[in-house]
Amino acid sequence: MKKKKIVYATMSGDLFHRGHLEFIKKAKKLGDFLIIGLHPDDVTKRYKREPIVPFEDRKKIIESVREVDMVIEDCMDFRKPTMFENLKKFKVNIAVHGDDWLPPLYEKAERRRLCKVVQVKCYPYISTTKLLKEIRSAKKLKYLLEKKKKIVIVSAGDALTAKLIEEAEFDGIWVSGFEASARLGLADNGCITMTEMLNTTKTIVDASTLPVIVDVDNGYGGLHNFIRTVREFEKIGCAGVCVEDNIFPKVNSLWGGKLPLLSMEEHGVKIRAGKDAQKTKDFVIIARTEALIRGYGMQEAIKRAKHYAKCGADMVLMHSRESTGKEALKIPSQWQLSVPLVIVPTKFPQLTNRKLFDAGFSMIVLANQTERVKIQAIRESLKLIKRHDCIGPIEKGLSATLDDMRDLTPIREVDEIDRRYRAK
Ligand code: SPV
Ligand code: MG
Repeated sequence: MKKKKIVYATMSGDLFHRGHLEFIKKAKKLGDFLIIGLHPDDVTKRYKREPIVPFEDRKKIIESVREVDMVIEDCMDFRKPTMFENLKKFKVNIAVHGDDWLPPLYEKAERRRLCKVVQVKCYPYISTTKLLKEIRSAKKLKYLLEKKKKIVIVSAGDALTAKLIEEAEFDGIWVSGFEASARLGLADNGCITMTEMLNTTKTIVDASTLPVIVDVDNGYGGLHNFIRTVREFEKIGCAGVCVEDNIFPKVNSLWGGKLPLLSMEEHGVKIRAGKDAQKTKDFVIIARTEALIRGYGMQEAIKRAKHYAKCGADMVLMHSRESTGKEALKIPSQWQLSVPLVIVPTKFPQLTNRKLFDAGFSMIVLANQTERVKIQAIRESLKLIKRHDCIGPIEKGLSATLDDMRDLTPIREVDEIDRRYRAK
């Protein structure tokens, strides 16, 4: 009877993907019996990084691949069972590795004639490292801008809303000062503190993989307050902040207000200092001018925006509340710089996103609709409950079921933890 040719391949198999699969298929073709030497978590951590998927799960996934005959633990030469022990124990004929590089252990195995070493062509389109880079970059606005060019971000004030925005496939999240203030029972006049905004934002950043942009009003005071603001929001994983040239205390942009603006120079200093204060190159500072809102005119708005761009702003928002939208649409034609433009169409909702993008805006902020639809839904439901003296009529029409709400929480993770630690 012909002796079986044993093939051996090591891997961590983290975030199992097509590249792993193609490698396994090629490895199997080299012999009759394929053994995968899978690196346990501590070993993977020592030579690469902490795996995302734990050993037992990675093992189960790889065992389910048709071409794989056996999955065993392989601890390289860090501890037992070592790769060499496995090669000897299973009388391996061929150790196979990708052609991107050859680990010294494989070279040593060949030199010692433990087995033959064969390298197979790597599947070039994906790797765990590439995958992780993509996942980590997803939270970055700059990455998204480069990739998509035109993006729409939507306001969220809590984790649930953030998840719904992600589910609806919008590009990012706006944490609105107006909404956050209203939720605390405050007017949007600078009474909300940086810490309150930070606490709101933390839950949103944790709940979603989308980039989160925070409306930090005027940076909660002067230059030093803004520097602290940049550091704190960057630390919790926000993609960026939007800072406006309002003096402190501010007023909301959508109603009246004769408040003078901070001088262009002083706001420029804030932008420059904020950019110097950020730790990562990907954090974005959006400079916002209220010049159109305060009736300073288009020329002044453009002049200010250009100055902020010169001071390092990554994006510029010239806020407008003129209800025909004509003023807003004029902005891109007056803008000669490559710094991307942001717009908030609250007061001209008749303009489609397409129209705004075609005019030259790069990012659209839907700043308060999610909170307002909640207000309306709650108000109408409460009226119905009152009228019918029971919750029956609203339950009938509710597509948001109890299961739906529960599924928006990390209940699967909770169950998995209970299974893992409490099952025995
Ligand atoms: C916010 O959402 O808090 C904004 C946009 O800053 S606006 O309310 O239009 O000023
Ligand atoms: Mg605001």
